[in-house]
Parts: sequence; C-alpha cells; structure tokens
Amino acid sequence: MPEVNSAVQDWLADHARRGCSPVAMVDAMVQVGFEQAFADEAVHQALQAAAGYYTQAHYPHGFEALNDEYRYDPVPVAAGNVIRAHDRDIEVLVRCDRPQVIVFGNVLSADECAALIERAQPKLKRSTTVNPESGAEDIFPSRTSEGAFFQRGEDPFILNLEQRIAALMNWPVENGEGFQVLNYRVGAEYTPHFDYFPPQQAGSAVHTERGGNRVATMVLYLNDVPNGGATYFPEAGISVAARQGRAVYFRYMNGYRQLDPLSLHGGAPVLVGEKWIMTKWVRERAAG
Ligand code: PD2
Ligand code: ZN
Repeated sequence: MPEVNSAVQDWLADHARRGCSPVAMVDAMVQVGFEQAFADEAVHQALQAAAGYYTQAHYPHGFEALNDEYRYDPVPVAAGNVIRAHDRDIEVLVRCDRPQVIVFGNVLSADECAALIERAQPKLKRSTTVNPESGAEDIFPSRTSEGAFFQRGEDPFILNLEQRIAALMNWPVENGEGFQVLNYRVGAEYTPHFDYFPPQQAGSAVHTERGGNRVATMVLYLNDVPNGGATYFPEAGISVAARQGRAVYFRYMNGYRQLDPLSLHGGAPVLVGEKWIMTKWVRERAAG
C-alpha cells in the first residue's frame, strides 16, 4: 500500500469524492514527481475508500466491489451493425449491456485462422495461471489448455491483425498484450475466472506494474467446435459457441476503475473435436 502524507491523502480523498477522473489524478501526481505505478495505486485506493469498498465473501479468491453497483459507462466499441475495423468489415451479432459483451462475426478469414494455428502448433506449451500469492505463472488443473505467445508486432501478418482488433475494440494497439493462441483437446477447459488482476491479491502487483490492469478481452475462435467449448458467463447466463472467424469481446473495467463481477467467465470443456482460440487482453495504458 503506498504511503502518502496527509496533505496528499486529503487531496486524493477530496478529488475522489468529487468524481474527478482517475487518469487526471494520476497525471497530476506524476507531474509533481510521483512514480506512475505508485500514483496509480494511491488513486485506486482513494477511489475505493471514497466509494466504500467491501469484500464479497462468496468469491473464493476475494473480490472487492463497490457498495455502489458497477457503473456501466459507455463501451468504447463503435455503434452500428457492421464496423469497419482497419482493413475489414466486421458484423455485430449480439450486444449485451450488463455485463458488456459483444459477439462479432467475420473477424478473421478461414485462411488467417489456419495460418495462426499452423504457426502456433510448434510453440505450444501447457497454459499457466497467475498464482494469487506470488504472482508466478504456475500450472493449475483449472486451466488444461496449451498455449503459444506471439510478440506484439512480431511480423506484418501479426501487426495487421493487431491493428484490426485494436480498431474494433477502439483501444490503442500499444495497450494490448501480445496475442496468445490456445488449444483445448477433448475434456480440456478453463474454469470460471476473471481476466483482470484482483487489486487486493499480493500476486497482482507484479503484473499491473507496467500498463496497469486489464480492462477488456477479445477471444477469437480459430475453428468450429462440434460440441462443447463455449465461452460462458455464469453470472449473466450467456454462452457463446465457438465458430471459426467469430469473436467475443467483454469489458470489465470502467472509467472509474471499478471491476465488473458479472464478467466472471470460463471456457467450457470440449466434448467433441478440439478448440483453437486466440486471445487479446488490453490494459489501461501502454505496456511499454
Ligand atoms: O477458451 C475460452 O473460451 C476462454 C474463456 C475464458 C478463454 C479465456 N477465458 C482466457 O484465456 O482468459
Ligand atoms: Zn478469461
């Protein structure tokens, strides 16, 4: 927890209560000499205190929510039924406002999906999950896929897809983590989880130091799964079937830096065939 003197504490509390923009508060602190990560955490805590955070005991790994409900501010994704994203027209198939979930069609061509699978195949390794205490990437039975990472801007093919997804999410390319391709065989799954790093868990700090927390995710489906393998949101009762070229977007951090408990989601076990997806996680700021 950052130590700030009482004058700074009062300033933070006052601005938080008056609904000042978190980004403006962090910028003001950085301008007077505080480290970005320090300012970020101090503002986050001031906002939590201002809104009266509490811990919801029914979330096993501890989940902090505002006494006020999560505020659904406007999603950055463009309005309309077809969105021109960099080099491609993308169809909007489903929009859900609470939680903010959008299903898109025609995001990737069949050739692009095949190329991504072919390139990922030789690099696959058992997927890891962040250890809540240490922050280390450990293997857990709750995530039984294999995955491969692509560096940001690794080559023109990857860069073009990053630009398309950034345009669709309306969030800067620089704020994105590198793509990750995942392969699930029959029986493999990813049990319900949040994609953001819970601020109250000790292991989160190392992951949010650069770029801040995750704010939204895009899961892109690279093949058709004959049965099983849906991406599901158990608190919201939403299930998205894995169909080649489609994608599901979900946003869980709003402009007040609240985190949405309804964004809890998982990858259901594959029952027939296999499942290939690619994920794009985006952060509050450029990851540097
Ligand atoms: O495989 C999925 O559908 C899925 C679902 C939820 C993947 C992730 N989360 C993830 O990689 O975060
Ligand atoms: Zn996830």
